Amino acid sequence: MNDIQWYPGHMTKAKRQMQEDLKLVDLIIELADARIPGASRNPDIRQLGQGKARLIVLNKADLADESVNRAWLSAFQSEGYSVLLADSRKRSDLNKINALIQEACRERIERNRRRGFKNKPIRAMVAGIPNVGKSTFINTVAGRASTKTGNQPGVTKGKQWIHLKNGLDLLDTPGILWPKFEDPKVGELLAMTGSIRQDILNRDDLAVSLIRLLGNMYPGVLAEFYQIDDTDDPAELLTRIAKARNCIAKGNELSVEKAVQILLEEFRNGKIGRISLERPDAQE
Ligand SMILES: Nc1nc2c(ncn2[C@@H]2O[C@H](COP(=O)(O)OP(=O)(O)OP(=O)(O)O)[C@@H](O)[C@H]2O)c(=O)[nH]1
Ligand SMILES: [Mg+2]
Repeated sequence: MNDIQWYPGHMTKAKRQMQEDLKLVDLIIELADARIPGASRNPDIRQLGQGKARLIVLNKADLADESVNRAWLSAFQSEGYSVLLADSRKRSDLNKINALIQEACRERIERNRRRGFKNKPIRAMVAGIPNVGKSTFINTVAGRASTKTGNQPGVTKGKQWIHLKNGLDLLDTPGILWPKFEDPKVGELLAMTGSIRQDILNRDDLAVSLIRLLGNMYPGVLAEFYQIDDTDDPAELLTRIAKARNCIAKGNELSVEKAVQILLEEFRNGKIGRISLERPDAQE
């Protein structure tokens, strides 16, 4: 896992494209994964977006721990950001978005008004790591399926403008990961939550890391969910999950590999519970 350095060609291109497109927008709507708000924020976006109005959406908030969500919300607010916690699939979670956009762009809107541009649209780029929900967010705000979505990284391949009736133009962008994860933990967190494609990872290692992390942050949660006896030994825990879920491979043998797959998938999809893998007080 220490060598995850995933920066395919289309992402280099996407970053260059983003630099260009940023010249066209008033606002960056940055989507982060509420389960890992630290690891899912791309430092490129921070740097590239300097001087632009910024709004942070902590997306997939429905999969994250509610009390930790609230802690992140105030942490970002105290840094001066406009922030929204959301399940972007739900219209009601995005009711406040227009007000927040106006708030984040207040200076721009006032400048436009002073110059006599009354109805100039606000242009916003929706940016964030792969699979975080950018296209879903846009579709919900637009009230129609204007962009393609899907539960794997790399669905959006190129940029696309979506023009809304209320004078808001949204730019959908492909997910971007940074060239090198300085902290290998960041790569793991992105893999656990589904922003890095599975096929480039060692799943067994990932499952063991997840078990260790959950053991620290949510002791007992896996034993309870899978209805097994708890243990500190990740390999043994996987064996117990395999037994509990009747994971059998050819030759009637117990398949830990299947248990690994089940665990990773059930975690990713929130089946195990609302779990946050990063807390603001643990950040530097
Ligand atoms: N539970 C939950 N799922 C979400 C949320 N937002 C999006 N999703 C799901 O996450 C998956 C990815 O959504 P997309 O909108 O395609 O993500 P994207 O950021 O556009 O992804 P790329 O274009 O690949 O970079 C889809 O299966 C969505 O249904 C959310 O707030 N909560
Ligand atoms: Mg997309």
